[in-house]
Amino acid sequence: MKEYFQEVPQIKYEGAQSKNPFAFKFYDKDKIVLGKTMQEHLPFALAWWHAMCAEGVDMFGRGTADKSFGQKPATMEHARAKVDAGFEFMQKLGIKYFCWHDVDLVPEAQDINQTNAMLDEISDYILGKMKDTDIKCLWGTANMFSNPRFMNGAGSSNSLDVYCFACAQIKKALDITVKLGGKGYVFWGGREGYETLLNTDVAFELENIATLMKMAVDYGRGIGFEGDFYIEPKPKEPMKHQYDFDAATAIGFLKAHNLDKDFKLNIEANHATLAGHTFEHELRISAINNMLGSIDANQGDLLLGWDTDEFPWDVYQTTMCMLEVIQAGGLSGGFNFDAKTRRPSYTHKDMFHAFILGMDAFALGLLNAEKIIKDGRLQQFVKQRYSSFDSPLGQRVLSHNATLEELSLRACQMKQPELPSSGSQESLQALVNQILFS
Ligand code: XUL
Ligand code: CO
Repeated sequence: MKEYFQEVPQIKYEGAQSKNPFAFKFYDKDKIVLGKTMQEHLPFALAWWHAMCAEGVDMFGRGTADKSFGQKPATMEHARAKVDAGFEFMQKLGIKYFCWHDVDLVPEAQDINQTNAMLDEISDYILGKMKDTDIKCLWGTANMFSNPRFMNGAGSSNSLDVYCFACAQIKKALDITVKLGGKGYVFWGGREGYETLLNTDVAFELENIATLMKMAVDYGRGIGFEGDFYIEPKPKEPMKHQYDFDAATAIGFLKAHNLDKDFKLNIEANHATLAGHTFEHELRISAINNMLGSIDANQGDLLLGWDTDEFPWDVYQTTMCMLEVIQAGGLSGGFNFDAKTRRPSYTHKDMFHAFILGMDAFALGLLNAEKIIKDGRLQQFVKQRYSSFDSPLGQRVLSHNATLEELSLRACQMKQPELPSSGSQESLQALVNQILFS
């Protein structure tokens, strides 16, 4: 078997003092943290589209990275070489999961029947690789945003013919997800949105999207898919208004259409910040609705303001993320690196450095979250902050047994309330720094 990344050895944990750029400094897969190994806490996944396909094309220039893996692009030889290279890459890093769109795996043919036949062939090939390794499929999805037919969306398209193509792609992607034993199936509504109300019937489009999702659930359950369906919220880009703007919007949509039993959310850090939220906000909103399913692990750049899909580097952000994930009891999905190297980082070695960066950043986040939880002062502060509700009257509010009249009477008797206790944000930020850096 050809070795694609000859210049890179197996990546091992060497500890914080190591000077080896091809070693983990913090991700120690067997280390026990809060009763589980790091590897159990952090089921990392490779995103096929970035790692195996994307060459660094942007609006102003062609690709800088070579992802041909010695084959002519858009051929089945190339598709198979990507599988070989991808599995070698994951094995060298100890990555146990991968995620894909249909068109990441094979080139799209003019005739969908040919594309489907190629998908059958490549999934057989992938299955063979999976049997020889302990690598699994985290989730699959259909790309319903790149092909020009999806210019007006997929479920939200004005064209019934295009809607049928969306159904066909979802059906096939679900077949392949089940064949590969995927844990989840993702809907990212890439072009499910609109530019102007002058040409758009919003109610019509939302109803059609829900119908498409219901048909997907019915079909998926019918062929034995027991995993979670996910919505991956994103507020904009490519569309100006996207229907799955953020976690709260997606949850409201799922509940309104009785889809909330089959769906959870796949929260992407960069999508959260595009929506004007923090990553942890989106995780918390999902978790308190029992819908935190999976994570697309990346980070954005607040100075740029688009979906830069950078590898996670900000350890405060991974710390806050891991606090949320641990408090939610973990993920049913995983941490998919929906992230790409910067355009000038174009070598195959850079791909390894990027994953080492991301995996170490999440390992640090996990270790920090453990420290914060074990310290306990932060949770204690939050509990104390609401302690006025411990009183008998507060308990009546919490158990929904109070009335507006009695609470109003109490206010009138007091004449003026005392000011609430201080939020102490600066003190808590200093506390977090003390816990992390002492
Ligand atoms: C786009 C994005 C997608 C989804 C899968 O912003 O995040 O790659 O993760 O379609
Ligand atoms: Co994503």
